[in-house]
Amino acid sequence: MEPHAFDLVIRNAHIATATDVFDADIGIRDGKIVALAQSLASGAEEIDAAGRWVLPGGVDAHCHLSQPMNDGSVLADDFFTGTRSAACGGTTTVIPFAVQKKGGTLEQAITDYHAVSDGEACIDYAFHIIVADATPHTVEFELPGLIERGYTSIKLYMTYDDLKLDDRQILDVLAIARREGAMSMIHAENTDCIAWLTDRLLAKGLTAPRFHGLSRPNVVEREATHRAISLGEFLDTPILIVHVSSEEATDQIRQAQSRGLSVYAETCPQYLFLTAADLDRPGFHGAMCICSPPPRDATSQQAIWEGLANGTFQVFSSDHAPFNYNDPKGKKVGGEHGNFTHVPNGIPGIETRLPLLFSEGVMTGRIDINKFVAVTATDPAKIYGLYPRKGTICIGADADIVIWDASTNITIKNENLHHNVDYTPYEGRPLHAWPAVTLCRGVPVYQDGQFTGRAGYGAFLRCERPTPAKPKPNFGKSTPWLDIL
Ligand code: DUC
Ligand code: ZN
Ligand code: ZN
Repeated sequence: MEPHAFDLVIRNAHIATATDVFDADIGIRDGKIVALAQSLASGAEEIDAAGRWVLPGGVDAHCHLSQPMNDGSVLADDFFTGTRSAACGGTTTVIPFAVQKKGGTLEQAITDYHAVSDGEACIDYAFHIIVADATPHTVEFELPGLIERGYTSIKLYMTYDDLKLDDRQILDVLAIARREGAMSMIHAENTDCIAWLTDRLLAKGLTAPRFHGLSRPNVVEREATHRAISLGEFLDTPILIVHVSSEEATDQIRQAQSRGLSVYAETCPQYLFLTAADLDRPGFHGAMCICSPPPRDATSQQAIWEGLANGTFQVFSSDHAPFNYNDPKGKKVGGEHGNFTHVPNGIPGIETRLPLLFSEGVMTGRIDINKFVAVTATDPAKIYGLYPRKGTICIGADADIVIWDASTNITIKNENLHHNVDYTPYEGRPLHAWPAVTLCRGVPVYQDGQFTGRAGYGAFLRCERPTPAKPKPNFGKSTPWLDIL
């Protein structure tokens, strides 16, 4: 018998990339896309995708899995349960964070994170680095070596006592990122404003979850976003503002981009689908929606939608930071009705990220299908140095592919999700799209409503440098201080 030309052929695919829409069969061999044509020869396996969108697998460039916490809480998802959940929602690559301990080295953070992820992931993964202790050894000695070894993105915090850097320390890191061509991701909230306001709220006995939102108003995010942009401009180096929540921060980013600065931005489902009112759910249930920055109002939601449509945001991530609700190591680590400062920050969303945006973004016409692919897969892959292996459908790319069922009517129910969390903040929300099949390197990891992957299938990915090692010409702007760095 003739051997098959391909391991797998997806027939009659209606394909969208970040730029194009076309119909083709997709030929897959050894986990890679090796042919795109109108009528391919046979595959050992075949899937008929007639009538369905076929898109690149999602790249979730911001999620927290098996990350050690400093407040006694424990993340509910590890690399197995978190990537299982991701796969069932159409994501084929995740980038969580290897976090440096204060007093510890980056090398130790990376070693520890490999130890908890080796043999566990169901889909492919890379690491960002969190620099929490910007000593000269960390910044000048460790960072360049790690960037060279494929850890090319660095997250910096402007708030959280156990993680934050001051402006001078941020500059130290940005200068190395600039020289080595790494990407700096910045959590932008003004820490002193938050602390000042929080003290006053607590002194007045205002401790319920909704006061978490009040303690971090839009101006706090706007100021820090402006400052982060200024620090990046000062050193003429790219930055990416993570989890942007408000109209004001979005405006800052758009203005910076229109001045030609290399400022990138990420937003997340919670800023499209939750508002401050969700922090005021009955009893202590508002704690389920505590994350930072907090969900805002309808005006900011609209601004975030517009920012996705008009290109202000390049990245749409989950910021999956899962804590169980009914758990003394989860949202209730500070007690049954602990004050809001004791509620761990973060909400689950690794599985619902893509279906929510497909259903409420693409199917309502708020964004087009190319934009959906760009912000959920292609642009994060480019920005973090994984493109074109990840993030698109082209010959030579990994066969990370999602066949979408966009004619379904379902309701989000936590009991149907595959994370290890006892709630979803989106319980009861109707959806009209969900993956029918998720392929990671040509292998189904989700099919016919079932998780079909396995722990250990996911491969660790070393990232390329996302930006040119040499800074771009700065269009005649006068920055003489850069010449003496
Ligand atoms: N905020 C963060 O900065 N990270 C995890 C979750 C959150 O709410
Ligand atoms: Zn953050
Ligand atoms: Zn985060």
